[in-house]
Amino acid sequence: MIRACIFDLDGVVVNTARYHFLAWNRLAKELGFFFSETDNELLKGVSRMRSLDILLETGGLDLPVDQKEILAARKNEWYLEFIRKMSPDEILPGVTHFLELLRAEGIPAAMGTASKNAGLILKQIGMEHVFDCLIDGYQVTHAKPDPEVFLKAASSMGMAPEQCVVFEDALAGIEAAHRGGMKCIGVGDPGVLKTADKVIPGFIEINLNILLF
Ligand code: B16
Ligand code: MG
Repeated sequence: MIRACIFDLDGVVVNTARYHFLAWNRLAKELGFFFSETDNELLKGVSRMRSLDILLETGGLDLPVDQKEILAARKNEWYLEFIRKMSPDEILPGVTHFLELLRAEGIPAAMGTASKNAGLILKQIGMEHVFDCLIDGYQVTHAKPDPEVFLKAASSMGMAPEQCVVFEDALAGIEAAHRGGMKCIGVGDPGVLKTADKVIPGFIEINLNILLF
């Protein structure tokens, strides 16, 4: 039986993928190649440095580590320009209501994200006190599809993996949940998120029955 929920951030609670894309696209332009929205799909759920490697592969570039660190920091500065303007309006529809349903039933909710900007994003959208725990890119050494982020979230809530369900928009995150022994509800297109145990288009009109497997 499901007793706790773990939420991914980007693509589940907010759509920061757009801001990641604009910043990566700008970096690619500076480096002299084009990075499309379709290329950006490969970066969803993937860590910042792995995202940069994928971007550089797209442009056929191979750079030393110190230069990559500079580029990743520059991209993050551009990304933060968008994040600093975020407000609670950007919480995806139905998310707040669903979290209230969980709270009313005493079902804990954690956040498990690859992002190192999650604390700031949650503050900007007024959700810094909503989740029972936050496991972000600073607390994991192995990125999704490794299950570390979700296993840490489950353990901080005092739950066994099989008592948790993960809400994820990325294939790497679905794999991470499954490798951690958790059920996973995909948030997005069922044609893409084929490996999820269930798929919802978003949280509008979703109630606690979604937790029944
Ligand atoms: P940052 P999630 C992920 O968030 C994004 O989907 C991914 O595109 C991004 O590269 C990653 O966070 C790292 O983000 O640069 O802010 O540390 O989907 O795991 O919530
Ligand atoms: Mg995501």
